Amino acid sequence: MSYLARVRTQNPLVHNITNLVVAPFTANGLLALGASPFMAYAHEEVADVAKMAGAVVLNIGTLDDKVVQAIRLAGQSANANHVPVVLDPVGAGATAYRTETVQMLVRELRLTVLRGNVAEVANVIGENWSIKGVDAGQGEGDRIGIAERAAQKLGCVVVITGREDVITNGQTTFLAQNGHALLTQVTGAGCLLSSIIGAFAAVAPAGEELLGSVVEALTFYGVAAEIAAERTAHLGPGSFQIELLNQLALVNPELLAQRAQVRQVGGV
Ligand code: ATP
Ligand code: TZP
Ligand code: MG
Ligand code: MG
Repeated sequence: MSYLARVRTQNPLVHNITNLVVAPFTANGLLALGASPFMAYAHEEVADVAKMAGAVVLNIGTLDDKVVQAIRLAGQSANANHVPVVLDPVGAGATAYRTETVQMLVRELRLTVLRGNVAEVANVIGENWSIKGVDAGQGEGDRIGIAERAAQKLGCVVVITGREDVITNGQTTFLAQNGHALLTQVTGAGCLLSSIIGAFAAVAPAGEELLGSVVEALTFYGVAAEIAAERTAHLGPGSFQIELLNQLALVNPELLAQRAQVRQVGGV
């Protein structure tokens, strides 16, 4: 059974500690997909929520010390209870506070998946890359190399998104080509993707290679965006954003298999 079908059958609970820009869009996107979103931030409850979740998604988009402490508590509980942890290091490299925070988090927590743009991922592992706010700066650089080094250093799956997405566990690397440029016109398109990766990781059976579920999450999201763009590109980003939610509910495993554009590139 595809991971998409498993998500829709199992309806995994996804605990999100995310930013205040994207929370409703993220919850709606997870619901459309067939997962069960839960946004919970209080220090008193995050460990309990993380323990009961199928996956925990941690996002530093609008961080402050209280949020960072919630992220640490949720991450520690997820690690102790073998719940997959996805980190979205929004804006890493933009300020010293963001860079130092994500570097502390990757020292303290065992990640399952790290997902960001090229600048964010480079800065997580201490490789300088200029970034303007939360958007990747200019240049593509050695995106595959950065992703593979990050995966080896952190011992997790790393996803670098952009026009093409790089997905690697440090040994095996895929390039996923589905998607549409309109995604860059919708704030939270990357954050929602990180939460969708959490939903797919939640249904990857224990012990099974995670990489396949993450690749499928990327192609699923890209195909949904392509179909949404086919229907709304003449209207604009507002209509595209709504149609993306529709397509997250409508794209089925057969359509996904027909349209997926993914290829393996050299491992190390
Ligand atoms: P950034 O802040 O740099 O935009 P992000 O966190 O919003 O980063 P993106 O890199 O934009 O995340 O990735 C979100 C989704 O958009 C991914 O599915 C990615 O494949 C897709 N995407 C991004 N840019 C393009 C593009 N130019 N063409 C097609 N798809 C894209
Ligand atoms: N500012 C702080 S977090 C955020 C903005 C605009 C949302 C970023 O979302 P994404 O998914 O990286 O576009
Ligand atoms: Mg974007
Ligand atoms: Mg982002």
